[in-house]
Amino acid sequence: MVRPEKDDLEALKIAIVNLDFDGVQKAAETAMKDGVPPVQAITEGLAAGLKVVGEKFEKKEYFLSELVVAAEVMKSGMSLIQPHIKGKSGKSKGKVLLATVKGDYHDIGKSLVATLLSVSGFKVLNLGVDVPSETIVKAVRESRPQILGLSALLTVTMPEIGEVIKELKVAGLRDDVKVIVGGSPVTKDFAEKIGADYRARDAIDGVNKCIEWTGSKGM
Ligand code: B1M
Repeated sequence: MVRPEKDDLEALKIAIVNLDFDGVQKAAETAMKDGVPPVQAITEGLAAGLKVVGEKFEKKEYFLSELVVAAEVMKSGMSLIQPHIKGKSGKSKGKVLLATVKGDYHDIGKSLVATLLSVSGFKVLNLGVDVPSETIVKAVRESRPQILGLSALLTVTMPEIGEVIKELKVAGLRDDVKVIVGGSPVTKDFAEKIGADYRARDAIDGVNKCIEWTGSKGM
């Protein structure tokens, strides 16, 4: 017998692949009613659908316009699911500054990281997408976060992460902040080579590392 949870995840995935705004709303509402854990609904439902969209784009079955619409359908689904992610109250665990590096407009994964950090008790400053290294270094100097999280989804923008780290060193700020990096093309080897402190496999791994660094309990 197929578990409803599996059906719910499949419905979310299919709605993204079919670029179906109504479908994703219905699937998100049903999944939440059925008690699917919201993070699982996002990562194993919606994001799994985006992965298929990416594969179709590579095979030239989908084009840029479909990528754009798929991202909007994803955001519409996320907006219904994210309020169900339960937060933890209490003292702030610290400050995390997030940015997608220069030249890169991908922000869905980083937004998920931002949400999970917020509900885990961190103060999150999100600089957005396509952020030049000078802006990031300036923000580190002015906001003094304990952790800097950098995201890159393109092979061509990955080296920008290294640029940010170099400029943090030049500014004398590198030792004041832990640097965590993420995004599908960013490997552990690459992160080590450019001198990052950690490469997150996914959003939950990233948040758990931030929690470990600040000495609080995991997700
Ligand atoms: Co783009 N795109 N895209 N795209 N896009 C990819 C990344 C691609 C893999 C698609 C493909 O060819 N299969 C490919 C990159 C190839 C490469 O370089 N390796 C690609 C390309 C080529 C492009 C363009 C160049 C296309 C073009 O113009 N011809 C263009 C570039 C624009 C630019 O940035 N300069 C482009 C544009 C776009 C849109 C704008 C249309 C849209 C993004 C909209 C948006 O984000 N607001 C888009 C989308 C949607 C995708 C795919 C389909 C989905 C990305 C996504 O959001 N995934 C993507 C295919 C794929 O990834 N398989 C693709 C869901 C998200 C939850 O996952 O972002 O990986 P992800 O985040 C994960 C982890 O990586 C991690 O946690 C998240 C959750 O687990 N993580 C972190 C990410 N950041 C983290 C930071 C952390 C910790 C963890 O700490 C700080």
